[in-house]
Amino acid sequence: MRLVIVSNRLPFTARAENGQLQFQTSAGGLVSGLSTYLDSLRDATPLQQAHLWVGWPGVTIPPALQRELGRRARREFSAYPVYLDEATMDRFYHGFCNRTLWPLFHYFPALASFEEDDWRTYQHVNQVFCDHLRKILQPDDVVWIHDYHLMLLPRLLKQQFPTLPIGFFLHIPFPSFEILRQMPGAWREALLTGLLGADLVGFHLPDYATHFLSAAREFLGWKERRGIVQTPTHAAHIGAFPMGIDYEKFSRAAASAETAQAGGELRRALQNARIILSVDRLDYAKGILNRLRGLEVFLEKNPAWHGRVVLCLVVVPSRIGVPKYRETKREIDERVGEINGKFGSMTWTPILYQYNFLPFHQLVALYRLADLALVTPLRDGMNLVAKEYVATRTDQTGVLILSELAGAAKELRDALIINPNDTETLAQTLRAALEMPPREQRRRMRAMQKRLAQYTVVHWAQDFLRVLRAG
Ligand code: GDG
Repeated sequence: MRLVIVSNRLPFTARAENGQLQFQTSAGGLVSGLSTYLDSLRDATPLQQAHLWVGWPGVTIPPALQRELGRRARREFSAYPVYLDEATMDRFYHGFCNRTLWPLFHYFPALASFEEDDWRTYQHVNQVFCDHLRKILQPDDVVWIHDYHLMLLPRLLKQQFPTLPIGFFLHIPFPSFEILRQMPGAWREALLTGLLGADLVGFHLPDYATHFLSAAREFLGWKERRGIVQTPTHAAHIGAFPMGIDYEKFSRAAASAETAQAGGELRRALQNARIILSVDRLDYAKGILNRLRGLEVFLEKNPAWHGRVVLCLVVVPSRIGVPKYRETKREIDERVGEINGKFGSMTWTPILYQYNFLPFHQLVALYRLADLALVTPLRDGMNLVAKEYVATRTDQTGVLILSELAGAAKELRDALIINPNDTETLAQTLRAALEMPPREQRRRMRAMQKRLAQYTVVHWAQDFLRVLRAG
């Protein structure tokens, strides 16, 4: 059985430079998680290893290079590129995906726009993916579709291939049906029936699965029995599969020479200050501004900590084509400047800020150096950064402060769980974390590490595919 993975982005981004193709690994939790799973099949039989990854190669490729890209994608990455022109991709990705679905599904309905043209483009792109898949799917394939960009695809495919096992996994939250009610009725019905075209629909948390089932009941009148929705054509199974990380990779990298070198340079630059770490893609849902407010109140109330603590703030550029993301970036820049101006001196800067992607070993070096990680999303499907931080703490020191609105909070109960809108508590928790005795740090870290080492991203993928194949 060949596994066919379908996602908006391929595991690489292709670039045309002086008529030559260049490949760069794509970043993000989805790609690194699935790549780890595919790597784990190295020791399996060639038949079990067979796979193909279908998606968009990251940029618009000139027609003259498309044939070569197709050949190299197939040979070097087992990938099949779906080409889309820039205007379509803009309306699809910056439009319906990130101006409609993302804000609604993360409980920011006031930021959601409902443009008919965006919706039409979303339908069109899902159809384009279906048309490509029609050409390449074989009778023994298992199809696994990922994320909110392709929610119509399961049904489109089911209509063409009624017997093919089709799985879908949503990486973001599924909201309460009252949130979906904001969306035009025909759109939400199409999205729900689209998803229910799959034989298995997976979410990070049981809560998201429950929301999905109540939406199916409310808007389609389709009822569930023991996690199964009987659609007019087939039984759709609904389940929770919390995504893990490649625990080994992060704990091994924590002890590597490259990390030690990157860490040594950082440590010298930061001198003896205690380090608070914040790493996210640029996104209003990640609660970066709330985090900065919490730090500001902490510094106001704890002058004894001035000069002794530094926030390393890494913001990774993302979706800058969407106006709200540009606005969030401007606000972060301003707040960082204000806080540094208000509390800093000639010898101490409270926030060290980088708006850039970090190479892997620098990221791990920061995880290793950080006395605490501050992860405060206003809503997050899971949040892998929180899990990665825990995995790199091989000496079991360090404290994780985690928002109750991140999916990861359901698993990482030994983190210091906060509400990102409760600034006072956030400031108090920062102080409590900086003063936490090493014994308590170790007790909490041990418990969290145990969970993460047991349920890795490979288990997550295996579980999902086992349930899908069992039908
Ligand atoms: C979506 C959902 C869900 C980040 N900065 C750098 C860097 N990263 C890597 C991290 C991590 C990944 O990107 C981010 O994953 P998250 O889960 O934290 O967040 P999203 O990108 O929003 O992911 C989320 C996830 O899908 C999986 O289902 O958990 O809720 O929103 O792996 O390490 N990597 C490097 N440098 C950086 O600067 N090398």
